[in-house]
Amino acid sequence: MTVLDTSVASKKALPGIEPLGPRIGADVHGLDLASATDEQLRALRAALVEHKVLFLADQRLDPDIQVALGRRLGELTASHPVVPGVDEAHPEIYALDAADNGFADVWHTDVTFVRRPPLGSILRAVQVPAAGGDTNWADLELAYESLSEPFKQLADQLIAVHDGTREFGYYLAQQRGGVGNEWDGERYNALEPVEHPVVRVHPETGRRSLFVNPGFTSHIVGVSAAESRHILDVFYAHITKPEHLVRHRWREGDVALWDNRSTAHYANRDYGDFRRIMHRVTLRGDEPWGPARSRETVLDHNAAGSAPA
Ligand SMILES: O=C(O)CCC(=O)C(=O)O
Ligand SMILES: [Fe+2]
Repeated sequence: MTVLDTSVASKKALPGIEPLGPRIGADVHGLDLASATDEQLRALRAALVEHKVLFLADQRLDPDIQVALGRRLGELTASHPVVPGVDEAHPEIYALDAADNGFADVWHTDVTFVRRPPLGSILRAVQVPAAGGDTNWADLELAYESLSEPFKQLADQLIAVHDGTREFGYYLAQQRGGVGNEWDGERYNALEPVEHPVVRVHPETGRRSLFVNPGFTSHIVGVSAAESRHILDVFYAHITKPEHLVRHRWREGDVALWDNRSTAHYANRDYGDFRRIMHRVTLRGDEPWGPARSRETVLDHNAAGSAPA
């Protein structure tokens, strides 16, 4: 699916990787994203899977360069299933603008309410406050691995429904008159709930992650409403333990890249009336599969280009 073959990625191409913790987050030094070589981007792509979120300071991205960078790292989706791009020339850029109610102060993994959520996102700080507006990422692999054995076994068996209507239903109906975007080959004039396994197996590493988030997961299938609520509360409290997080304090020109298959994130809304602006592009992903579902079945399904429900 990706344009770059990361199997030949060499760590030597990217010497300046400084982990920010034992499992999640790394600063990448000495790489200019606007002029990176293929070899450097291959190494960056491999580091993304390993560290899950990467931070690069002092970058010179503008909307055109951000889109071009995204295309070199994978296949870009449109901005969002129902939110238009930042302008007509950049339908791929999703803008989070505080002046336009663009906040992300709910833990979420991007766009999990579709059949094939994005593989990853590339976010650029366009305008940020001197203090405040930090973003936090949670390591969903570490969250799974640090569950007790009985809870791992429970999670392994569960399927969850993901539903974008709470966050975007009103917007789609009121602002867009019920006409959404063409996104990953489908038109989104309605947000139909989809099911994903609660434990996702990473397609590149085979590692398991706890793939639920309060932004879009509505409930667990096949249990009572009370059981679903309590199970999800246990998982959310566990996912957001400080040991599972990395927090970034933004400066303009910073870029963050995250693996959307193994992380969730939350942007602090603590900067009053300051107009904070962030620009994101997302890389096309594949259909999540869990421990109970064979990889081949899902890959066949993806290859057949099945429509989101
Ligand atoms: O504003 C931020 O820092 C993060 C926004 C967000 O959730 C995203 O770009 O996906
Ligand atoms: Fe997000």
